[in-house]
Amino acid sequence: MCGQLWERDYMASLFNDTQDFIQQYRQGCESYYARSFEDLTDTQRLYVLSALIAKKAKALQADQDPQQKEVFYFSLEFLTGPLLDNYLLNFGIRDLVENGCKELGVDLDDLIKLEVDPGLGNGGLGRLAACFMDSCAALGIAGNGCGMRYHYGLFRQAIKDGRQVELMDNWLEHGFPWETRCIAESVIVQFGGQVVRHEENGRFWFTQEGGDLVRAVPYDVPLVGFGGKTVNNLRLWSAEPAEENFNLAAFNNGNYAEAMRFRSDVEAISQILYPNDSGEHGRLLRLKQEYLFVCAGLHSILRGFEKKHGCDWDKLSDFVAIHTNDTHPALCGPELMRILVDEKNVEFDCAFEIVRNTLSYTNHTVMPEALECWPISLFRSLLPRTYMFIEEIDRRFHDTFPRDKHNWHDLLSQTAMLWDGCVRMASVSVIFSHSVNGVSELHTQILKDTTLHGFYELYPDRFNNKTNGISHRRFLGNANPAYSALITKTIGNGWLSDASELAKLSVYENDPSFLEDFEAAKLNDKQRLARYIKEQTGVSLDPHMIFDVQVKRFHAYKRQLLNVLKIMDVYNRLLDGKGFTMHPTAFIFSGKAAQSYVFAKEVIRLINSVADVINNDERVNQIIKVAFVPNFAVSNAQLIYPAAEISEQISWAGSEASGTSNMKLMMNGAWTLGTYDGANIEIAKRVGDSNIKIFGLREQDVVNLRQPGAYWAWDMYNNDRIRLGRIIDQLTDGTLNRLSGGFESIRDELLTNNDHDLVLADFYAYVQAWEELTRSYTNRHVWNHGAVHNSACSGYFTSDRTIREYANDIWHISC
Ligand code: 26Q
Repeated sequence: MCGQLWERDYMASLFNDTQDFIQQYRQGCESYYARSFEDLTDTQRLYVLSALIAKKAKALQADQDPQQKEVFYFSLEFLTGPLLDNYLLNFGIRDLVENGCKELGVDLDDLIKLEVDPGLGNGGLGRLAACFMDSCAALGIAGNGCGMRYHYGLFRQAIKDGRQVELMDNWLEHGFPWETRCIAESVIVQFGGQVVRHEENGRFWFTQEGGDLVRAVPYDVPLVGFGGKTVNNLRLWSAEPAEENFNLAAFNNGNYAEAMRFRSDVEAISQILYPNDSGEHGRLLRLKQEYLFVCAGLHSILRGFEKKHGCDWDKLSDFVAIHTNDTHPALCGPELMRILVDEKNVEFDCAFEIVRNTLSYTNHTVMPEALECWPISLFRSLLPRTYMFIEEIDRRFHDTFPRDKHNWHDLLSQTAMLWDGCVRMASVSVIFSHSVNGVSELHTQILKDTTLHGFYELYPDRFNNKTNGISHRRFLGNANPAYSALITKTIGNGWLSDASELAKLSVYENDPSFLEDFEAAKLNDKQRLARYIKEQTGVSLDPHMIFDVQVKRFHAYKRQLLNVLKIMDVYNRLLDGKGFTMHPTAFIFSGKAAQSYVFAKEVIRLINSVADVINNDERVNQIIKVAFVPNFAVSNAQLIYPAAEISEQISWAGSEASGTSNMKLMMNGAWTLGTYDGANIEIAKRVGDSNIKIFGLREQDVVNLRQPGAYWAWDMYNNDRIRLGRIIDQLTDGTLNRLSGGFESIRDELLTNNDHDLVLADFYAYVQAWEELTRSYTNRHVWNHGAVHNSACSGYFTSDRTIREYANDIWHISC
């Protein structure tokens, strides 16, 4: 059952008052550094403060009810962002701590700015996992994260000559005050070796012999829920050599290099986070990561279960729900079976029932080519016993396949786990789960119709939709103090625990004094971002310009290219002097491209080259500016979302599973300029047609244009040499060469490759929609009304709502 918010006053139990806080803080400085507060650097002061809050949080963890059903959210990515500010808000002690710091002579905000932003995720999927953990704790659900403690997070991005340059992210450099190493709870994980069959008195069983033993060591991070009542746990695993397997012979013979090689091979497993989209499919090290955290996580769950409930494995799904974030933890199914059968003596069929009742799976991608597959030979040699469970379930799947269906062979080829020499992880995920969900209505429909269609025919009842959500406390509460204060002043602070209360703002949509205050808060946020951008890039933005924002990973389907072609068109038209006028606008981009994703990196270089030309052209640079904010991460995202006025969500229809920056921007009062894709459709449904700008091809149009011969990009070029054709020529005619050369590969993509992402096909509709939207900016009442209406309608997109749905429909926890 979900807990009650605010049941106890935890604020009082953390610190009696400001003086008590100061005293404990000073004491902390002495015990961590044997120095007084005054003698510490700000980084050290931040460390002590965080460690103090972490200790309080951990003490509260012990309070949980052992009979409560627990959820374990398995994800290879948790993009938590900095934690201190969020935890102070959740504990309700931000003001107290701020005052205490002031008395000690430091500004709390200055300390908060120094906090590390752990890059333990790529983007949407990893951030979603972190938002879900926040909501579980806020709702009183015992929801624990299970993930990987990468020694290096996602690369840090710098821009040199317009190009993305990747730097190592050594996030552990100064230590991480929130984590506790729990060596006593480590798990030995076995890779490789042989399966041996044993038989005695007619009973037979298998063991896996030999191979490499690796010690998985958990590091625990407390997850503080809003109200401070529930503190859950994020358990991140790190790989270390198991003593048993250290090459002692080599060590004793003085062959230290050989002895150490094993150590570094093992440590490599938790060394780096794999960037998506980079052709990393099929890398052995990735499979080792997937197995290590699955095997260790499951053992740790079963230990906990056994302690509380004994060996009553039939009851596992009454007390435990295991959720898999995409296919990366797909091994949970076969591995849990292996543990139950081999280690807990559960009968095969019972084990399969238990596993299916316990597991559930979320898909995050519609693109069939992005689905994870592993060559059987590699898979079997690394995980010989786990593989046998896939093989046996696959055999039974074939055996019981409904061959009376006319299309049975098609169905089988779409759904089998083992096919074409590969283990197909999406099939493993579906077959071992009782629930499969997509992350927006459109996405779930596409899963049913195409990506997982075969499974939908076989098991229609397993499919359900869970539209994504975001932590409104972090992305509005923490990120936007100016607007949050206005909201709280106007409708009270109930919205922090219940985001549906944001709807109360709609009463003020037409209130001139409220709209004026909203505009003042927005201006404040734009000034704050302009200062940051100036500091990071040297580009000065006038805060009275429209802030038009596209921030997300760089990927062809997200079409940052469409946005930059629009900017080139606007630039050309301003220079033509044929009477084109517009409200001054700053185009702001941010995001990383995977290291080996050449096309996406070229688009980044193009944006920076266009920025260089435009920002240095005195004829236009009072009217348009372009800024690329380097190193997009949770911390600078929190500066960008509040300042945005236009939210660019322009993926081709049917490509973006959901998107979540669309929600973060809407909540902060930006207008969406977007296609009918992912959750944009649901945003449109909620705000109404007059408060959003939708343009371009619909999903079915895209399907039609993709038919052979239906679309010919050269026609787009040849039919308009004045605007569109001219822009395409400018990619290679020297106009943009100043920074680091021309853009032949982008021109090739648009013409020779027939514009796979339909950038040219949507160009005119997009530019027209943008023009209409920016023209309405001059009517301040209409604009601010729409902006406030957007945040008033954004309550639905809180991850609290999403998690309530997961809890009720999938995890069977009433909430
Ligand atoms: C897979 C194999 C090997 C290496 C890396 C990967 C890998 C890693 C990360 C594959 C995919 C990802 C991340 C995917 C992702 O972020 N998807 C986004 O998920 C969001 C949350 O549901 C959605 O809002 C976005 O639409 C979706 O693109």
